[in-house]
Amino acid sequence: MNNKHNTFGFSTRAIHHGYDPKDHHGALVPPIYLSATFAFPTAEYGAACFAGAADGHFYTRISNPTLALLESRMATLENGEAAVAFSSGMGAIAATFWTLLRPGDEVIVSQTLYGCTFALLHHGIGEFGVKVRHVDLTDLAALQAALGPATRMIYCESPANPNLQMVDISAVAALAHQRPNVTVVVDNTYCTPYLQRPLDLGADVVVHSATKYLSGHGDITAGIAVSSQALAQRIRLQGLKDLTGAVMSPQDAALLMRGLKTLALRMDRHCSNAQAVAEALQAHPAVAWVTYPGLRSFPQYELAMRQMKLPGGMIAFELKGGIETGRRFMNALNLFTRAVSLGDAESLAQHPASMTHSTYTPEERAHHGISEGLVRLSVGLEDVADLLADVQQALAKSTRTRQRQSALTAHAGR
Ligand code: 3LM
Repeated sequence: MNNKHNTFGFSTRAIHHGYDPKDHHGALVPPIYLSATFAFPTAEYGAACFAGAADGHFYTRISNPTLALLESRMATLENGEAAVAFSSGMGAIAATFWTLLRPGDEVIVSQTLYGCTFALLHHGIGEFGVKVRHVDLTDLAALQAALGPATRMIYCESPANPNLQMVDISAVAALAHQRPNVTVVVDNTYCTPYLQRPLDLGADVVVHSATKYLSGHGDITAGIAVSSQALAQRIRLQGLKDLTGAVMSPQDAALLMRGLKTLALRMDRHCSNAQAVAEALQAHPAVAWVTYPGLRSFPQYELAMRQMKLPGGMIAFELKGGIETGRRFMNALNLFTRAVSLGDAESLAQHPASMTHSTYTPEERAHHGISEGLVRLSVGLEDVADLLADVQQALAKSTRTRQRQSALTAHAGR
Protein backbone atom coordinates (compact mmCIF):
# COMPACT_ATOMS: atom_id res chain seq x y z
CA MET A 1 0.00 0.00 0.00
CA ASN A 2 1.27 3.43 -0.92
CA ASN A 3 1.46 5.45 2.30
CA LYS A 4 3.30 8.52 1.08
CA HIS A 5 0.53 10.74 2.50
CA ASN A 6 1.08 9.72 6.13
CA THR A 7 2.40 13.10 7.26
CA PHE A 8 -0.43 15.16 5.77
CA GLY A 9 -3.38 16.67 7.62
CA PHE A 10 -6.68 14.92 8.34
CA SER A 11 -8.60 15.93 5.22
CA THR A 12 -5.65 15.38 2.90
CA ARG A 13 -5.29 11.83 4.21
CA ALA A 14 -9.06 11.28 4.04
CA ILE A 15 -8.88 12.14 0.34
CA HIS A 16 -5.52 10.69 -0.77
CA HIS A 17 -4.11 8.18 1.70
CA GLY A 18 -2.91 4.91 0.23
CA TYR A 19 -3.74 5.69 -3.40
CA ASP A 20 -1.76 6.94 -6.39
CA PRO A 21 -3.55 7.24 -9.75
CA LYS A 22 -0.26 6.33 -11.46
CA ASP A 23 -0.72 2.75 -10.26
CA HIS A 24 -4.25 2.55 -11.72
CA HIS A 25 -4.14 3.78 -15.33
CA GLY A 26 -4.43 7.37 -14.05
CA ALA A 27 -7.89 6.77 -12.57
CA LEU A 28 -8.50 9.64 -10.13
CA VAL A 29 -11.07 7.62 -8.17
CA PRO A 30 -9.94 4.20 -6.93
CA PRO A 31 -11.35 1.27 -8.92
CA ILE A 32 -13.82 -1.12 -7.27
CA TYR A 33 -12.61 -4.72 -7.24
CA LEU A 34 -15.84 -6.71 -7.30
CA SER A 35 -14.15 -10.09 -7.45
CA ALA A 36 -15.12 -12.50 -4.67
CA THR A 37 -12.10 -14.72 -5.30
CA PHE A 38 -8.53 -14.18 -6.52
CA ALA A 39 -6.38 -16.40 -8.75
CA PHE A 40 -3.41 -18.22 -7.25
CA PRO A 41 -0.37 -18.22 -9.58
CA THR A 42 0.53 -21.66 -8.18
CA ALA A 43 -1.04 -24.24 -5.88
CA GLU A 44 1.82 -23.65 -3.44
CA TYR A 45 1.03 -19.91 -3.27
CA GLY A 46 -2.64 -20.74 -2.54
CA ALA A 47 -1.57 -23.03 0.29
CA ALA A 48 0.73 -20.29 1.65
CA CYS A 49 -2.20 -17.81 1.65
CA PHE A 50 -4.31 -20.19 3.71
CA ALA A 51 -1.39 -20.90 6.05
CA GLY A 52 -0.92 -17.16 6.63
CA ALA A 53 2.56 -17.27 5.09
CA ALA A 54 1.61 -15.10 2.07
CA ASP A 55 -0.42 -11.94 2.49
CA GLY A 56 -2.07 -11.57 -0.91
CA HIS A 57 -5.83 -11.27 -1.40
CA PHE A 58 -7.50 -14.62 -1.98
CA TYR A 59 -11.16 -14.33 -0.93
CA THR A 60 -13.15 -11.13 -0.31
CA ARG A 61 -14.59 -12.29 3.03
CA ILE A 62 -11.00 -12.07 4.32
CA SER A 63 -9.54 -9.23 2.25
CA ASN A 64 -10.01 -7.35 -1.02
CA PRO A 65 -8.02 -4.48 -2.60
CA THR A 66 -10.90 -1.97 -2.38
CA LEU A 67 -11.58 -2.87 1.25
CA ALA A 68 -7.84 -2.74 1.99
CA LEU A 69 -7.64 0.85 0.73
CA LEU A 70 -10.60 1.91 2.85
CA GLU A 71 -9.12 0.09 5.85
CA SER A 72 -5.78 1.85 5.48
CA ARG A 73 -7.58 5.23 5.30
CA MET A 74 -9.61 4.52 8.43
CA ALA A 75 -6.47 3.32 10.22
CA THR A 76 -4.58 6.54 9.45
CA LEU A 77 -7.55 8.75 10.38
CA GLU A 78 -7.93 7.01 13.77
CA ASN A 79 -4.15 6.91 14.25
CA GLY A 80 -4.21 3.12 14.43
CA GLU A 81 -2.02 0.57 12.71
CA ALA A 82 -4.75 -1.37 10.94
CA ALA A 83 -8.51 -1.56 10.40
CA VAL A 84 -11.07 -4.21 9.48
CA ALA A 85 -14.19 -3.33 7.47
CA PHE A 86 -17.61 -4.87 8.21
CA SER A 87 -21.07 -4.85 6.65
CA SER A 88 -22.53 -2.95 9.63
CA GLY A 89 -21.56 -1.39 12.93
CA MET A 90 -23.14 -4.36 14.73
CA GLY A 91 -20.96 -6.65 12.58
CA ALA A 92 -17.84 -4.80 13.79
CA ILE A 93 -18.96 -4.85 17.44
CA ALA A 94 -20.05 -8.51 17.40
CA ALA A 95 -16.82 -9.61 15.71
CA THR A 96 -14.75 -7.67 18.28
CA PHE A 97 -16.64 -9.24 21.21
CA TRP A 98 -16.58 -12.80 19.82
CA THR A 99 -12.85 -12.51 19.06
CA LEU A 100 -11.70 -11.05 22.36
CA LEU A 101 -14.04 -12.64 24.94
CA ARG A 102 -14.39 -16.24 26.12
CA PRO A 103 -16.71 -17.97 28.62
CA GLY A 104 -15.62 -17.04 32.15
CA ASP A 105 -14.36 -13.60 31.08
CA GLU A 106 -15.86 -10.36 32.36
CA VAL A 107 -16.60 -7.28 30.28
CA ILE A 108 -17.12 -3.96 32.05
CA VAL A 109 -19.42 -1.69 30.07
CA SER A 110 -20.54 1.90 30.56
CA GLN A 111 -24.06 2.63 31.80
CA THR A 112 -25.67 3.71 28.54
CA LEU A 113 -25.18 2.03 25.17
CA TYR A 114 -26.88 1.87 21.79
CA GLY A 115 -29.88 -0.50 22.01
CA CYS A 116 -28.58 -3.34 19.84
CA THR A 117 -25.15 -3.30 21.55
CA PHE A 118 -27.01 -3.61 24.86
CA ALA A 119 -28.99 -6.54 23.42
CA LEU A 120 -25.85 -8.21 22.02
CA LEU A 121 -24.24 -8.01 25.46
CA HIS A 122 -27.21 -9.20 27.50
CA HIS A 123 -28.91 -11.57 25.07
CA GLY A 124 -25.81 -12.58 23.07
CA ILE A 125 -22.39 -12.97 24.66
CA GLY A 126 -23.94 -12.66 28.14
CA GLU A 127 -25.82 -15.91 27.50
CA PHE A 128 -22.63 -17.65 26.35
CA GLY A 129 -20.78 -17.45 29.64
CA VAL A 130 -19.31 -13.91 29.50
CA LYS A 131 -20.20 -11.83 32.55
CA VAL A 132 -21.45 -8.34 31.62
CA ARG A 133 -21.02 -5.67 34.32
CA HIS A 134 -22.33 -2.15 33.87
CA VAL A 135 -20.21 0.35 35.77
CA ASP A 136 -20.55 4.12 35.97
CA LEU A 137 -17.28 4.89 34.21
CA THR A 138 -17.43 8.51 35.32
CA ASP A 139 -16.67 7.09 38.78
CA LEU A 140 -13.05 5.89 38.64
CA ALA A 141 -13.22 4.44 42.13
CA ALA A 142 -16.16 2.28 41.02
CA LEU A 143 -14.16 1.16 37.99
CA GLN A 144 -11.14 0.36 40.14
CA ALA A 145 -13.36 -1.72 42.44
CA ALA A 146 -14.99 -3.54 39.52
CA LEU A 147 -11.72 -4.52 37.79
CA GLY A 148 -10.91 -8.10 38.71
CA PRO A 149 -8.80 -11.03 37.54
CA ALA A 150 -11.48 -12.09 35.03
CA THR A 151 -11.86 -8.61 33.46
CA ARG A 152 -10.82 -8.82 29.81
CA MET A 153 -12.50 -5.80 28.27
CA ILE A 154 -13.84 -2.35 29.03
CA TYR A 155 -16.36 -1.18 26.46
CA CYS A 156 -17.96 2.25 26.18
CA GLU A 157 -19.52 4.85 23.93
CA SER A 158 -18.50 8.45 24.47
CA PRO A 159 -20.72 10.40 24.09
CA ALA A 160 -23.28 7.65 24.65
CA ASN A 161 -26.27 7.00 22.44
CA PRO A 162 -28.78 8.49 23.26
CA ASN A 163 -28.15 10.48 26.49
CA LEU A 164 -24.66 11.79 25.54
CA GLN A 165 -23.06 10.76 28.81
CA MET A 166 -19.29 10.92 28.37
CA VAL A 167 -16.38 8.80 29.57
CA ASP A 168 -12.92 10.20 30.32
CA ILE A 169 -11.19 7.78 27.94
CA SER A 170 -7.60 8.58 29.05
CA ALA A 171 -8.45 8.06 32.72
CA VAL A 172 -10.33 4.80 32.05
CA ALA A 173 -7.59 3.44 29.77
CA ALA A 174 -4.86 4.33 32.29
CA LEU A 175 -6.68 2.42 35.05
CA ALA A 176 -7.46 -0.53 32.80
CA HIS A 177 -3.88 -0.86 31.64
CA GLN A 178 -2.56 -1.19 35.16
CA ARG A 179 -3.75 -4.77 34.73
CA PRO A 180 -2.57 -7.25 32.14
CA ASN A 181 -4.90 -8.45 29.37
CA VAL A 182 -7.59 -5.78 29.60
CA THR A 183 -8.59 -4.40 26.21
CA VAL A 184 -10.29 -0.99 26.09
CA VAL A 185 -12.80 -0.72 23.24
CA VAL A 186 -14.51 2.59 22.38
CA ASP A 187 -17.46 3.04 20.03
CA ASN A 188 -16.55 6.32 18.30
CA THR A 189 -19.64 6.51 16.07
CA TYR A 190 -20.96 9.78 17.54
CA CYS A 191 -17.64 11.58 17.10
CA THR A 192 -15.72 10.11 14.14
CA PRO A 193 -11.92 10.50 14.26
CA TYR A 194 -12.33 14.14 13.22
CA LEU A 195 -13.73 15.02 16.66
CA GLN A 196 -12.08 12.41 18.88
CA ARG A 197 -9.33 9.79 18.55
CA PRO A 198 -9.69 7.20 21.32
CA LEU A 199 -6.50 5.32 20.37
CA ASP A 200 -4.50 8.51 21.05
CA LEU A 201 -6.18 8.59 24.47
CA GLY A 202 -5.07 5.06 25.29
CA ALA A 203 -7.89 2.84 23.96
CA ASP A 204 -6.91 -0.40 22.17
CA VAL A 205 -9.75 -0.78 19.69
CA VAL A 206 -12.12 1.75 18.11
CA VAL A 207 -15.36 0.51 16.58
CA HIS A 208 -17.74 2.46 14.38
CA SER A 209 -21.09 2.30 12.78
CA ALA A 210 -19.81 3.70 9.48
CA THR A 211 -23.46 3.82 8.42
CA LYS A 212 -23.50 7.19 10.18
CA TYR A 213 -21.19 10.22 9.88
CA LEU A 214 -18.31 8.36 8.24
CA SER A 215 -20.33 7.57 5.12
CA GLY A 216 -22.57 10.55 5.80
CA HIS A 217 -25.20 10.05 3.13
CA GLY A 218 -27.47 7.35 4.56
CA ASP A 219 -26.98 5.04 1.60
CA ILE A 220 -24.97 2.15 3.08
CA THR A 221 -24.73 0.14 6.27
CA ALA A 222 -21.11 -0.38 7.26
CA GLY A 223 -18.81 -0.90 10.23
CA ILE A 224 -15.12 -0.56 11.07
CA ALA A 225 -12.78 -1.75 13.81
CA VAL A 226 -9.38 0.00 14.16
CA SER A 227 -6.51 -1.17 16.38
CA SER A 228 -2.95 -2.43 16.41
CA GLN A 229 -1.90 -4.71 13.56
CA ALA A 230 -1.90 -7.73 15.88
CA LEU A 231 -5.43 -7.16 17.23
CA ALA A 232 -6.80 -6.33 13.78
CA GLN A 233 -5.37 -9.58 12.44
CA ARG A 234 -7.17 -11.53 15.19
CA ILE A 235 -10.44 -9.66 14.60
CA ARG A 236 -10.13 -10.30 10.85
CA LEU A 237 -9.23 -13.98 11.01
CA GLN A 238 -11.63 -14.95 13.80
CA GLY A 239 -14.36 -12.32 14.19
CA LEU A 240 -14.76 -11.52 10.51
CA LYS A 241 -13.69 -14.66 8.65
CA ASP A 242 -15.08 -17.41 10.87
CA LEU A 243 -17.40 -16.01 13.54
CA THR A 244 -19.61 -13.46 11.77
CA GLY A 245 -18.75 -13.38 8.06
CA ALA A 246 -20.04 -9.79 8.18
CA VAL A 247 -17.85 -8.47 5.37
CA MET A 248 -18.40 -5.06 3.78
CA SER A 249 -19.14 -5.09 0.04
CA PRO A 250 -16.52 -3.43 -2.21
CA GLN A 251 -19.20 -1.09 -3.63
CA ASP A 252 -20.04 0.08 -0.12
CA ALA A 253 -16.32 0.61 0.56
CA ALA A 254 -16.21 2.93 -2.45
CA LEU A 255 -19.24 4.89 -1.20
CA LEU A 256 -17.66 5.08 2.24
CA MET A 257 -14.41 6.44 0.78
CA ARG A 258 -16.45 9.05 -1.08
CA GLY A 259 -18.05 10.04 2.22
CA LEU A 260 -14.70 10.26 4.00
CA LYS A 261 -13.47 12.90 1.54
CA THR A 262 -15.93 15.43 3.00
CA LEU A 263 -15.96 14.19 6.60
CA ALA A 264 -14.19 17.21 8.12
CA LEU A 265 -16.33 19.71 6.20
CA ARG A 266 -19.52 17.90 7.12
CA MET A 267 -18.62 17.51 10.80
CA ASP A 268 -17.89 21.25 11.11
CA ARG A 269 -21.35 22.00 9.74
CA HIS A 270 -23.13 19.30 11.79
CA CYS A 271 -21.55 20.79 14.92
CA SER A 272 -22.33 24.45 14.20
CA ASN A 273 -25.92 23.61 13.22
CA ALA A 274 -26.39 21.44 16.34
CA GLN A 275 -24.99 24.17 18.61
CA ALA A 276 -27.58 26.63 17.26
CA VAL A 277 -30.46 24.14 17.58
CA ALA A 278 -29.38 23.17 21.13
CA GLU A 279 -29.25 26.85 22.17
CA ALA A 280 -32.68 27.49 20.70
CA LEU A 281 -34.13 24.51 22.57
CA GLN A 282 -32.50 25.62 25.80
CA ALA A 283 -34.02 29.09 25.48
CA HIS A 284 -37.56 27.78 24.88
CA PRO A 285 -39.98 27.70 27.85
CA ALA A 286 -41.57 24.39 26.68
CA VAL A 287 -38.30 22.48 27.04
CA ALA A 288 -37.76 20.62 30.33
CA TRP A 289 -34.08 19.89 29.70
CA VAL A 290 -31.62 19.69 26.82
CA THR A 291 -28.34 17.80 26.72
CA TYR A 292 -25.66 18.81 24.22
CA PRO A 293 -21.89 18.76 24.90
CA GLY A 294 -21.52 22.31 23.55
CA LEU A 295 -23.84 23.87 26.15
CA ARG A 296 -22.28 25.28 29.32
CA SER A 297 -25.07 23.52 31.22
CA PHE A 298 -23.81 20.11 29.95
CA PRO A 299 -22.75 18.24 33.12
CA GLN A 300 -19.43 17.15 31.57
CA TYR A 301 -18.76 20.37 29.64
CA GLU A 302 -15.10 20.55 30.72
CA LEU A 303 -14.47 16.94 29.64
CA ALA A 304 -16.25 17.55 26.33
CA MET A 305 -14.07 20.57 25.61
CA ARG A 306 -10.91 18.62 26.49
CA GLN A 307 -11.71 15.34 24.76
CA MET A 308 -13.60 16.41 21.64
CA LYS A 309 -12.52 18.90 18.99
CA LEU A 310 -16.16 20.08 18.63
CA PRO A 311 -19.37 19.06 20.45
CA GLY A 312 -20.89 16.86 17.73
CA GLY A 313 -24.21 16.84 15.88
CA MET A 314 -26.45 14.94 18.32
CA ILE A 315 -28.90 16.45 20.82
CA ALA A 316 -31.08 14.82 23.48
CA PHE A 317 -33.93 16.77 25.07
CA GLU A 318 -37.29 16.42 26.74
CA LEU A 319 -40.32 18.64 26.59
CA LYS A 320 -42.45 19.58 29.56
CA GLY A 321 -45.32 17.14 29.24
CA GLY A 322 -42.96 14.24 28.49
CA ILE A 323 -43.31 11.92 25.56
CA GLU A 324 -46.91 12.88 24.76
CA THR A 325 -45.73 16.39 23.94
CA GLY A 326 -42.53 14.92 22.45
CA ARG A 327 -44.58 12.86 19.97
CA ARG A 328 -46.63 15.93 19.04
CA PHE A 329 -43.36 17.80 18.49
CA MET A 330 -41.99 15.04 16.27
CA ASN A 331 -45.22 14.82 14.28
CA ALA A 332 -45.22 18.60 13.77
CA LEU A 333 -41.72 18.66 12.23
CA ASN A 334 -41.67 19.45 8.53
CA LEU A 335 -37.97 19.60 7.65
CA PHE A 336 -36.54 17.15 10.19
CA THR A 337 -37.40 13.60 9.11
CA ARG A 338 -38.82 11.16 11.64
CA ALA A 339 -36.29 8.34 11.32
CA VAL A 340 -33.70 6.37 13.26
CA SER A 341 -30.00 6.44 12.33
CA LEU A 342 -27.85 9.54 12.50
CA GLY A 343 -25.09 11.46 10.82
CA ASP A 344 -26.88 11.96 7.52
CA ALA A 345 -27.13 15.19 5.55
CA GLU A 346 -30.85 15.18 6.41
CA SER A 347 -31.79 16.16 9.97
CA LEU A 348 -33.52 13.30 11.80
CA ALA A 349 -35.70 13.02 14.90
CA GLN A 350 -36.58 9.85 16.81
CA HIS A 351 -37.81 8.58 20.17
CA PRO A 352 -35.23 6.18 21.68
CA ALA A 353 -37.53 4.54 24.27
CA SER A 354 -39.87 3.24 21.55
CA MET A 355 -37.30 2.93 18.75
CA THR A 356 -33.48 2.61 18.98
CA HIS A 357 -33.50 1.69 22.68
CA SER A 358 -36.67 -0.43 22.77
CA THR A 359 -34.31 -3.41 23.30
CA TYR A 360 -34.14 -2.25 26.94
CA THR A 361 -37.11 -2.92 29.24
CA PRO A 362 -38.63 0.25 30.77
CA GLU A 363 -36.92 -0.66 34.08
CA GLU A 364 -33.58 -1.07 32.31
CA ARG A 365 -34.00 2.29 30.57
CA ALA A 366 -34.71 3.94 33.92
CA HIS A 367 -31.67 2.25 35.44
CA HIS A 368 -29.41 3.17 32.51
CA GLY A 369 -30.34 6.84 32.31
CA ILE A 370 -32.60 6.80 29.24
CA SER A 371 -35.67 8.84 30.06
CA GLU A 372 -38.98 7.77 28.47
CA GLY A 373 -39.58 11.30 27.23
CA LEU A 374 -36.15 11.79 25.61
CA VAL A 375 -36.31 12.95 21.99
CA ARG A 376 -33.11 12.55 19.95
CA LEU A 377 -32.13 14.86 17.14
CA SER A 378 -29.42 14.19 14.57
CA VAL A 379 -28.79 17.66 13.22
CA GLY A 380 -28.01 17.58 9.51
CA LEU A 381 -26.40 19.86 6.99
CA GLU A 382 -29.33 22.01 5.94
CA ASP A 383 -29.32 25.81 6.32
CA VAL A 384 -29.41 26.58 10.01
CA ALA A 385 -32.17 29.20 9.65
CA ASP A 386 -34.47 26.59 8.11
CA LEU A 387 -33.70 24.08 10.89
CA LEU A 388 -34.36 26.68 13.58
CA ALA A 389 -37.63 27.72 11.95
CA ASP A 390 -38.76 24.09 11.80
CA VAL A 391 -37.92 23.45 15.45
CA GLN A 392 -39.63 26.70 16.56
CA GLN A 393 -42.84 26.00 14.66
CA ALA A 394 -42.96 22.38 15.91
CA LEU A 395 -42.40 23.58 19.50
CA ALA A 396 -45.14 26.16 19.13
CA LYS A 397 -47.56 23.63 17.64
CA SER A 398 -46.89 20.88 20.17
CA THR A 399 -47.11 23.14 23.19
CA ARG A 400 -50.24 24.97 21.92
CA THR A 401 -51.94 21.57 21.72
CA ARG A 402 -50.68 20.72 25.20
CA GLN A 403 -52.04 23.96 26.64
CA ARG A 404 -55.39 23.36 24.93
CA GLN A 405 -55.52 19.79 26.25
CA SER A 406 -54.64 20.84 29.81
CA ALA A 407 -57.41 23.45 29.63
CA LEU A 408 -59.89 20.82 28.39
CA THR A 409 -58.86 18.39 31.14
CA ALA A 410 -59.27 21.13 33.74
CA HIS A 411 -62.69 22.00 32.30
CA ALA A 412 -63.82 18.32 32.26
CA GLY A 413 -62.67 17.97 35.86
CA ARG A 414 -64.97 20.82 37.07
C1 3LM B 1 -29.35 4.65 15.81
N1 3LM B 1 -27.43 3.28 15.67
O1 3LM B 1 -30.29 5.22 15.23
P1 3LM B 1 -25.20 -0.38 12.41
N2 3LM B 1 -22.97 1.96 17.57
C2 3LM B 1 -23.72 3.07 17.69
C3 3LM B 1 -24.88 3.23 16.93
O2 3LM B 1 -25.58 4.35 17.09
C4 3LM B 1 -25.27 2.19 16.04
C5 3LM B 1 -24.48 1.05 15.94
C6 3LM B 1 -23.33 0.97 16.72
C7 3LM B 1 -28.67 3.49 15.17
C8 3LM B 1 -29.23 2.72 14.20
S1 3LM B 1 -31.53 1.67 15.18
C9 3LM B 1 -32.25 0.28 14.49
C10 3LM B 1 -30.63 2.51 13.89
C11 3LM B 1 -23.28 4.13 18.65
C12 3LM B 1 -26.51 2.30 15.22
C13 3LM B 1 -24.83 -0.08 15.02
O3 3LM B 1 -25.13 -1.87 12.57
O4 3LM B 1 -24.36 0.13 11.29
O5 3LM B 1 -26.63 0.11 12.40
O6 3LM B 1 -24.49 0.26 13.71
O7 3LM B 1 -28.94 5.02 16.92
